[in-house]
Amino acid sequence: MGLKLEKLKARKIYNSRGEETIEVDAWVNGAFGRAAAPAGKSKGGKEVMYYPEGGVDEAVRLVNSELAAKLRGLDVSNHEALDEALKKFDGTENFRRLGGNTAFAVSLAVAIAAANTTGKPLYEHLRIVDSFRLPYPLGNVIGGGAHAGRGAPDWQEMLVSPIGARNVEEAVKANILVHARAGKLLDKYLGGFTLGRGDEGAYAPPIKTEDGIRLLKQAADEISDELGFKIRVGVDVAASSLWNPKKRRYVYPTEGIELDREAQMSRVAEWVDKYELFYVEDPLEEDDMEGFADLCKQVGKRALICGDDLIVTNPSILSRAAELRAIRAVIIKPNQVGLLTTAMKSVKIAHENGIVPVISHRSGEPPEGHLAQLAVAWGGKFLKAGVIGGERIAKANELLRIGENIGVEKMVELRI
Ligand code: 2PG
Ligand code: MG
Repeated sequence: MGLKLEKLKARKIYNSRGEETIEVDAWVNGAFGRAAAPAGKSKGGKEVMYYPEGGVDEAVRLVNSELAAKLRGLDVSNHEALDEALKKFDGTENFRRLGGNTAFAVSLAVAIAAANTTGKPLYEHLRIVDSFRLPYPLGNVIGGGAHAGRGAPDWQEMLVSPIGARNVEEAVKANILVHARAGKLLDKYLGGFTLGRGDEGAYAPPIKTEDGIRLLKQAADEISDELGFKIRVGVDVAASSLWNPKKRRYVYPTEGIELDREAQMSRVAEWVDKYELFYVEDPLEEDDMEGFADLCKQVGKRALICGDDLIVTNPSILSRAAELRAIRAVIIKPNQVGLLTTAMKSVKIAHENGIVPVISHRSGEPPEGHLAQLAVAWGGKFLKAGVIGGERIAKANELLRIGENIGVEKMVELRI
């Protein structure tokens, strides 16, 4: 019979950072779906435009007065048809007419409504995997960079993942316990700490990056011993935020140092060994794919070198990185490309090339859990969604609900 898109309605709401964002309601065969778009702060230069000129207000107007009428009656049984129609409506190569966030919110809201017509969960509706598995939660506990104020660590995120957990309940709990322990250790180390946090619920203490990594490793090791399974530490350097193209150096404002490319690479390699980092995202600026490949050669056996700003979820950039063996993992953020099916294409390329897909939140998030559904639908090995804060915990809670459906012990297989 087909699935008919009956109605779309957009409005302006606010994300976790208090920024304006778009939310879309969709009706398909009488069933309802709702989704809002996230937003990044440390954005990759090649991400699509989030909104048209005129911002969220103009995007809302476009949906309600033009797009809704254009798409009314469209058969959305195949999600590709909807995304093609969105692309055509936009007509530009970077979504500057409609906005990538507008397209993302429409794409996701319609997928949710379509899934709801049968009562199936979203992860079944958008599935690209044969059997469902649960990703390991990857969450930041201490951070700085673009997500915090002055004096916080220069590297953006110090993360943990309970890669030895036997089920999703243990896994979610472990990250929360490490977060609490890290707060205690920071308080002790600093002789008093407000427990102030940055945009993603990670502590934003006045310390150097290396001290943050050391303290987080201690917290992770302690909780790991108490729980009896491995919890490992990783980082998101978000190196493009440190890179000064004129000086051709990585500038560390908190440490007051500047590193050239070689020094930056040695620092990453040294800390991978010293702190047993299992995951390093964006260790170098986004135009240095060769540097990523060099680092992969050096430490890629021990650590997942991951591309975020480097790849921006773009299928062609990802294919090139796969050819060059520049990365071992890739961040998937659907709003970097605007459409679910484009993100899905990147996930497939990752799977085909043995690259680990990490389905990821943004620093500005709506307080909803859909991202966990996408991670399970696409076979994501990690769900990078923070640890603490309503909009972060919403994703962890959704993962627990999916675990209840498919079996809490059905974790993905990891080889690191
Ligand atoms: C990142 C993200 C999410 P932002 O760099 O990985 O943690 O940050 O959404 O600001 O790009
Ligand atoms: Mg990143």
